[in-house]
Amino acid sequence: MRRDDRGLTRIRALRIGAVAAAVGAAGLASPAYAHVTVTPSTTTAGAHAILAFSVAHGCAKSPTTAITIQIPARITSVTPTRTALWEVTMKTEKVDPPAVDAHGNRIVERVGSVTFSTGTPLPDGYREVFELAVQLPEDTGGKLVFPTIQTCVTGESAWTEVPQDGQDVPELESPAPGFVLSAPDAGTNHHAVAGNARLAAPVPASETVDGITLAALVTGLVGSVLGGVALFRQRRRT
Ligand SMILES: [Cu+2]
Repeated sequence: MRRDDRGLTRIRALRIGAVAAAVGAAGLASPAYAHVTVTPSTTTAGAHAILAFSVAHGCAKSPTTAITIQIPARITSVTPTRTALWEVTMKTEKVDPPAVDAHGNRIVERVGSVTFSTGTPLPDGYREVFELAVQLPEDTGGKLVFPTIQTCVTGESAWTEVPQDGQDVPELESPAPGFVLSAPDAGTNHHAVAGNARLAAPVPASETVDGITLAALVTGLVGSVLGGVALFRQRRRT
């Protein structure tokens, strides 16, 4: 970022420090949430994930008009969530040589970047969240980085710094959003991590709450379907 943002750096550092202290006191991890950050629904390699990119301030107080998220080459499947206030455009690029996905499909083209732009700029002091549904790469332990350009009414911020080995993200002035892929749970594959296949798979202890919720949901659905049938029958009889 910060061609135009340097004056705020110290104030922001103090503010982040205060927030980090408060969050730390609450016993939670403290993301540098004042920046443009990404929160993945899962970091499991090969999983289908929803990536939530959040923008928490303008460029030196100037309202945000667009953000462009660069998609790492190892991600070949991207579906952005549509939003009411932002227009979504995707830039595709050739995959050469073609890749083969987990289902054996040949991939010759992929989304290289996604841009959300708006005619009603996001004022400084408000936050916005942009979602992308992706399939994460299969390799575990790898770092996924999404260099992002935030464009404002005046100026822009480039969230493109990538930590080098031995460097921590908080040391960076304007880090690119990113996260590290984790290993799948034993006995599951990417189909079992999200979606219907999970219902048939044994529920690992770590997912018990989800499992119960899903089971309740399914029971509820079956119940309402049966209820509906009963109602329908009754109506036909009367
Ligand atoms: Cu920030």
